[in-house]
Amino acid sequence: MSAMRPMVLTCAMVGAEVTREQTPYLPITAEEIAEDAAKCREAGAAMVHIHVRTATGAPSQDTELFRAAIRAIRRRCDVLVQVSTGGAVGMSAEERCGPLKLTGPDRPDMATLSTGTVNFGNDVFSNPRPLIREIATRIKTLGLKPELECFDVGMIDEARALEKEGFISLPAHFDFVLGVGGALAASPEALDFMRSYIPAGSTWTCAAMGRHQLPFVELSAERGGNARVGLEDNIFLSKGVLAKGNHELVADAAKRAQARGRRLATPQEARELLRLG
Ligand code: KMH
Ligand code: ZN
Repeated sequence: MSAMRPMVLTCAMVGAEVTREQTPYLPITAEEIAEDAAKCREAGAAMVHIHVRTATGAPSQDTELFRAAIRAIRRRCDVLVQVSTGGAVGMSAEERCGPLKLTGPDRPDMATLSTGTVNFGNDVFSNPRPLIREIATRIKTLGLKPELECFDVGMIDEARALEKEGFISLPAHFDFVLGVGGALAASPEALDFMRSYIPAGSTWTCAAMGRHQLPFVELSAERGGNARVGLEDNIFLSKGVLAKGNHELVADAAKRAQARGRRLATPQEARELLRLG
């Protein structure tokens, strides 16, 4: 992969676990998400990965909350919108697929697909094989491409199995989620193995947790990959300093990527690079 290829910066803005008690800068309402998304776009993000929350801040996969967030974002800017189908630990497949009911002008640009079960801190992010296939089918039926969320190495092998069974096509776009408690660590060795192991022609991004987030933007930039930052995975700009919104993390990531010779992809370029159609 050429180091000159523009880098797709994704911002995971909301997540399901971070609370307002941890950071007052977490966007919760559609308007808050959209306002921050527009600033992320200005700072260099081509895509946002979103979850939604109820009015009390509880994680939700409600179709209408996603519709409101997507509409608010698209009123403000052209950033690509990737919806979560992971939701929160303990949600059913049906619940997790709430955003995949959005069609027509409210249809998202992309959706995540986690390809295996994994320890998630002291919880378990449960993705039994039938559930993965159910979500993959719904993503395909909606005409979307998945971003394959791989928290561990075997999840790349599961992508190969999904392709053989006709649930996804390869090459695809992978997200290496590194540094979740109980799963694969955020280490350069893990990143290098993961990127060497994906099917030929595939694209990849890396979401490293916590203090690893911003340094891993540099590792990904040097290796010709893409990167994900955002409050879902990390709330600090530097040790003890909260990011005052997702856009501050994107701005910092953009600086790091550009310092390593990477130009940032526009949403249209990201659409082409990730083969979103
Ligand atoms: N909240 C995690 C349990 C995704 O968005 O697709 C799962 C997650 C993955 O965030
Ligand atoms: Zn997520």
